[in-house]
Amino acid sequence: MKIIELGATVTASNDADAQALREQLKAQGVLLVNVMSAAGSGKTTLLSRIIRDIAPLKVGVLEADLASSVDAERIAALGAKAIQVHTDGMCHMDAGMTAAAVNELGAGDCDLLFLENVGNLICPAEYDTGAGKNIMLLSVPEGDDKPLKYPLMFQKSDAVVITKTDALGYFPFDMERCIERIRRLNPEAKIFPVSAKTGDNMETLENWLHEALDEWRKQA
Ligand SMILES: Nc1nc2c(ncn2[C@@H]2O[C@H](COP(=O)(O)OP(=O)(O)O)[C@@H](O)[C@H]2O)c(=O)[nH]1
Ligand SMILES: [Mg+2]
Repeated sequence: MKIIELGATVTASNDADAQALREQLKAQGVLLVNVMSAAGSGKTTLLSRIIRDIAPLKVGVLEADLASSVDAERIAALGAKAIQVHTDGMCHMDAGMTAAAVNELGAGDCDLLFLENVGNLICPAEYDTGAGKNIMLLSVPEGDDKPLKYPLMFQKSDAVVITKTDALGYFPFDMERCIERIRRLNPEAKIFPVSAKTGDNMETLENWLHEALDEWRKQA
């Protein structure tokens, strides 16, 4: 497994770097999706399911973590292109780091490219990575109050995936109240309650990804 070590990139403007990466990927017809959530919400499990379901679309994954290469290995075992990025202790990916990882992976032959960002609900929301779409996961065991505590990530996300719905009977999670709280922060966000374990409602999320890719390529 290829592992690259990246520290924060020091450039004049993260936003300019992000815009440059978006333009590069648009010209290549590759849609980069930044996937954010707390640690353990189910990002790698969700991506594994998507990779299996969405074939023959070609998927690449950039796995960002502080240490290890377990997630990139899980993804590579499914036959997708994957690279592990170590962030030198940083709690997020910035645009320069993302561009370096994209170029190291060689993403030009991918349709969809996912960045599994470092697991936490705070810093990843503050940095534009150059992604065409930002999505976040909130899992049922985390509780329906998270939009109240970490509003920025909910505001920055094009889609909120409420995952582990197979566990709804075991946790006091009020789906309606949660959706209402997300709507108040971000009326435009798509909201997909899914279970990556059972596959429940995954097709609505995957259809949205297909549409997002079509739309992205029309803009090129
Ligand atoms: N019940 C249930 N467990 C899940 C689901 N998705 C992930 N998990 C479990 O949650 C834990 C963390 O998942 P992982 O994908 O590694 O989360 P990540 O840290 O966000 O990448 C693992 O034990 C998964 O098996 C789901 O939809 N339902
Ligand atoms: Mg993971």
